[in-house]
Amino acid sequence: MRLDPKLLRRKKAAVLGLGKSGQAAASLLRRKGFTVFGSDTRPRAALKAALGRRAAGFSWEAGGHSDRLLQAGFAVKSPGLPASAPILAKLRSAGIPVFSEVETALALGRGTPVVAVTGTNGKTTTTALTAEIFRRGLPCGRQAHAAGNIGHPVAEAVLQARAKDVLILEVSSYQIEDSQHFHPRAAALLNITPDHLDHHGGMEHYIAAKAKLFQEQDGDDFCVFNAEDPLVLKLSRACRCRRLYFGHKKGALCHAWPQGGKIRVRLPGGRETALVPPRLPGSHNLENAMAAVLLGLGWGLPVRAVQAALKAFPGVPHRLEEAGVVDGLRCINDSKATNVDSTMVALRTFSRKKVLLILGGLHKGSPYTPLRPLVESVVKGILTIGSAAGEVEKDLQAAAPIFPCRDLKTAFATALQIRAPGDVLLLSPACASFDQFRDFEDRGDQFKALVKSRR
Ligand code: UMA
Repeated sequence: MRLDPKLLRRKKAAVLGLGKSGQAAASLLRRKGFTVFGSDTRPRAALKAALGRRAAGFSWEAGGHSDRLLQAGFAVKSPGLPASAPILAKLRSAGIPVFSEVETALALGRGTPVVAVTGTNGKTTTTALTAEIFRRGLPCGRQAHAAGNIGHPVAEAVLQARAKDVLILEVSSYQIEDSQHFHPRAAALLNITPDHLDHHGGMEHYIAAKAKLFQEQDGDDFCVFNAEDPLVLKLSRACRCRRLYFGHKKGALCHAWPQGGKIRVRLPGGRETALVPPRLPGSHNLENAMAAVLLGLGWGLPVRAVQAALKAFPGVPHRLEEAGVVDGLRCINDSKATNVDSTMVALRTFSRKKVLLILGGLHKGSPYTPLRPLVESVVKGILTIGSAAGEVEKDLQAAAPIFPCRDLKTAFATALQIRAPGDVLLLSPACASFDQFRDFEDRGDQFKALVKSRR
């Protein structure tokens, strides 16, 4: 069920956190006639600079969340605010409902149907590819809008999306956890491995957040699952709507599987089809493509449009992105790898011990030891950066020579000094970026700028 807009009838809204989603939510609420009071922990000057022209559009406070928020009729929470934030408990005990930015935006939108993609890794690529498939496959005059965790707040997307369009949303565990009324017509759960354990307070809560993806789905909806991820498979059994599965082995369960260099698809009651996958490295990208294909064909889009989208899809920035070659050193920007599992996925695309790996950033609570076997087989040097450097060095001691570098610039200069012919410099940090960068995009852009400055 979509959040009933009547729940938002009390016209005074509090917005917690004024980053991308908070600012977009505040603007949307203002446009819809609400009185908005925003609140953020950032110091006043920094927040004012970040708000820019929006600063004049609504009242706000900086440096913390005060009791002024308790005057609101309801509150909208930014995804990054931890569930343990004291203000949330205060609001709830005062009987003030707290909604996510995603569900608030959808409630205030035009009822555009939603396709949602989540998982620990691969969300952005799958969302972007799914959007490409829908753009090509929807009948003329209907549009697909990619939004959500991909970097474009849902509160902005609903202003453009019409009822006949489709919203293709990348949703993070944070965004789903905060939503009580999230009801996608189609969804995909790609994989679940430990991530954001500090935010969610453990694996159990993280899994529970992911399961909320399909909690509101029913008969007319469908959900796509990875048949070979044990946690996903187990969760899928609780799903009440139509289930579609993908996997590398055909098996009785799978509706999409790779065979002979193609993705083969067979939907219940349908004919078997073969599609050429996009030209992206790694078996994980094949999984992302299978999920996107099932979302498109499960929706009823034409096979020809799906194939055209797969062929044209270039991949997404900051995900195993070729950044250029400097003095024979091939540089790859995988800044989107903000957890250990994502870095493992990147390392699996290499087969020779030629990788100089930049690791580190803000520690997220999981150990780096699972990287050890892959590091031992393909990494010839680890360049550590950021506040997690100590943890990384401890967990990967002797797996490969370690070069403590502190920051990206030093890591890049060090790589150029120690490189040998045929080496690859891979920025795949397995950590969040917020200790030294605005976000992972800023980290990737700075890496690309370093590469460009030497080409
Ligand atoms: N803040 C508070 N109080 C707190 C904590 C934070 O006021 O207790 C403030 C911060 O000072 C800051 C703001 O909240 O001003 C940040 O809010 P946020 O962390 O929710 O981030 P946004 O800028 O709103 O961006 C969010 C997503 N970020 C997170 O979920 C952490 C973006 O995903 C998303 O693109 C954007 O909304 C638009 O939907 C980024 C991300 O890193 C890519 N996501 C994580 C991931 O993919 O691993 C989940």
